[in-house]
Amino acid sequence: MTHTTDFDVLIVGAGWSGLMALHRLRSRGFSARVLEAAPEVGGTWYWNRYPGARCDVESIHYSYSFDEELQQEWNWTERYAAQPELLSYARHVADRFDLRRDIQFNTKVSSAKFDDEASVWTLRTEEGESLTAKFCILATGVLSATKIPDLRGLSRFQGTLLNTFDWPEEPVDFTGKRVAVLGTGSSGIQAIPEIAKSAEHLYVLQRTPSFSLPAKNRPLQPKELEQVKREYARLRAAARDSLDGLALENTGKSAFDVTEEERNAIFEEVYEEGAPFKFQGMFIDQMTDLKANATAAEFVARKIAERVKDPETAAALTPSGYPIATRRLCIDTGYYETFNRENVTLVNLLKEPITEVTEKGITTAARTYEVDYLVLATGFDAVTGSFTRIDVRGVGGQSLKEKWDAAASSYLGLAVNGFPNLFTVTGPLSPSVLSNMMVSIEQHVDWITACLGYLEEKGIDRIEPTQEAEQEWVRHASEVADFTLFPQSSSWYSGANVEGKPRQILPYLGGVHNYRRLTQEIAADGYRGFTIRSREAAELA
Ligand code: NA7
Repeated sequence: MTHTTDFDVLIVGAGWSGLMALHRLRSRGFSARVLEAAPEVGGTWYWNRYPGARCDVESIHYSYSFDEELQQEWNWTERYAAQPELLSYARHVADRFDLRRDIQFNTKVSSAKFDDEASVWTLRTEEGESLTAKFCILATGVLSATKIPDLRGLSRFQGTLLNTFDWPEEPVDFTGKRVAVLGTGSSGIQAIPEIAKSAEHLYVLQRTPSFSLPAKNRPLQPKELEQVKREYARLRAAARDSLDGLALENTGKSAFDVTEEERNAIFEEVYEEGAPFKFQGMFIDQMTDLKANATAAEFVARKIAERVKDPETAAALTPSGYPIATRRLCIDTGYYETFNRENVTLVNLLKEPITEVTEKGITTAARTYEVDYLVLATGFDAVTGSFTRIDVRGVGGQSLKEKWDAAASSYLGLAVNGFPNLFTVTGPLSPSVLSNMMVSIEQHVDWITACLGYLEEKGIDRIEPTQEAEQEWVRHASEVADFTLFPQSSSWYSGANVEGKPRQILPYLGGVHNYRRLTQEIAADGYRGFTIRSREAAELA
């Protein structure tokens, strides 16, 4: 028999994915509710309010394309939007499409359980509520499960402990304060120059140096915005049909098809443009051939040496031992120059590892740094963490976390065998974090919405990827990753930043364009690789 549920679809998360999913599903007549832990929309851009927080994809591309009026009416003020502007945009979208009435804020989902017999998902919240739906969409984000380092004595610290990923609503005044920032990934690199401006002294605690390029951020002029808006249709289509959802130009050549002089001139031009993703793909073999990659790494190393006055500090800030861009290539506004300031000290944790945190500060193998503030910019249990922190149980009570203990598996990063009627937006082994997230999110949400529409039309009550299709996708994703240099480095792309997490390249590297075509074909082929069950069969069972 068919069971009634509170909603057709429950969506977890009111970031870009959840907002669009709600809008799309409602427009197609589904009843849907979004459950959101925060008191506001915006997801990652609600939480990451630290000074300097900014997107590393240009705002005109890091925005929704699904509604023509929306993209025509919204005016981005900067080339790379800062967190407050991104949050305003999320709020605008929520209000414009009247989404708030179906979003339940301050609601943290603790478990999602599938009732095999009734084909119903039950979601329980930390607040003690229980809600049911036929379908569940986890729109929980790829960089939202935070990672607090396991430092001895951290709880003893008597100063103020801050996290970049859960920054206070009120601005923090560092004037006259001694501050330590732990972590030099994108978040640290953005926050450090801002904190250095007012702190009495700033200690930057660095374990692994990152490569960073100047953002060359600037205000957007009304004329250029007008032109972008006129050309949006073409620009968006090109982005969807590109490798990384950005449609960036490249030389179409190997790094060795040109002379060293020509190569450096090309790198110089893109470096000056402030375009990190363009930089990492200028030559077609940059991310697949170590020697080609080294030419880019050496170029950036020379730039670091130019930007930092003290040669010893410059050397400590220069990465070695991993190919450039196999860990996130950062963009910065004055990051390296910050180390030329009198009030900033680089603490090289590779030479003097942290031994403990005390009441007064951080002790390393060399000395104690007494501070008033300790800022953690220590990253995320990326891509899978936001899914596995919820106790998701599928057929037979199988746990998603346990299923992924040995390795994350999914079919297309959209669905998981053993978890019928569950969808993951930008899940593991989808292009996600190695693409323009907006393009990938829109593609996923549209695919899921079309799929639910199809099921409704055909009277199907259950969909689940087959084990074979999932295994084949995992194998294919890994084969594609092995063709690149990404497996040669340890970072959150491969789960290496979280102790005990299986090592595997989590984003799918086969390209946004190829992925889109394949997922379209699969849908057109009656959802190839999925098992579907009609309502009639369910009634008879
Ligand atoms: P990242 O890029 O994972 O950076 C985290 C940083 O914190 C990195 O430098 C880590 O060094 C450092 N870290 C983490 N734990 C420790 C401990 N225990 N000791 C010393 N240092 C530590 O996170 P972000 O938030 O900066 O950026 C994430 C993404 O968000 C970014 O790439 C953009 O796409 C947006 P390690 O590398 O582990 O040596």
